[in-house]
Amino acid sequence: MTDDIYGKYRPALKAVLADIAARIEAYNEQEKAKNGEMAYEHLIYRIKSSDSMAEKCRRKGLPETSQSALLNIKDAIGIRIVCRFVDDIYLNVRYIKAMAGCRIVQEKDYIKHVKPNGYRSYHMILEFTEPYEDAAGANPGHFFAEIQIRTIAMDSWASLEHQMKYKHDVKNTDIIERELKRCADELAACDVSMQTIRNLICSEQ
Ligand code: 0O2
Repeated sequence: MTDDIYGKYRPALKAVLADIAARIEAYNEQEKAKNGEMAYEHLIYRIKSSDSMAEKCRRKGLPETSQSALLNIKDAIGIRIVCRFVDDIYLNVRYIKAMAGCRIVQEKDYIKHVKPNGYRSYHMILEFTEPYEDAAGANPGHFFAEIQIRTIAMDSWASLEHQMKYKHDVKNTDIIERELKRCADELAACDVSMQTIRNLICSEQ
């Protein structure tokens, strides 16, 4: 595919992503100045590539148009917040839910409701009202973003599991899946211990 599926909306998409990321980064700076501790360890973000979005449209039986990419599919903008501790995930969730011009469309807590393969993460689909024309012709427009929030341990597990899923020549998938699940549960136990140690240290200060 040579055409950009986002067409004339790409500049708006980039501006919306930059605005959301700047607000989350400002929150981190604020928390650091207030408590001496960051709200999260790092932040990554991207606009889903035009090819991946076109493939997702095909997979969902949608026409490969800007309207499908920006109105029906809601993860053109993807943001991932990686935290040190599990409690920090919920602090970030609270901050994001209170952001001006933001409406929650969907929330999935894969930390309390772990996926059978061991995947853990907090997911939100949000709708932001921003001063740009959207794919339905409204201005101010509505733009969707998917935010994933997880610990460093959950993040490293997810990237390993993702790598395995997309490698088609992997042998012994049963053993690998079982080991990955065991590893996810061990990492989750470590996340609980790390949180407990942190709480103990903080209560002594
Ligand atoms: P990419 O390339 O990461 O963006 P959807 O398919 O988005 O319409 P779904 O599957 O119900 O709807 O959404 P969900 O469960 O919120 O998952 C969306 C994203 O979370 C995925 O994006 C992955 O990034 C991540 N994710 C969900 N489950 C798993 C998992 O079991 N393992 C790993 N490693 N990541 C997971 P995409 O679109 O698959 O791809």
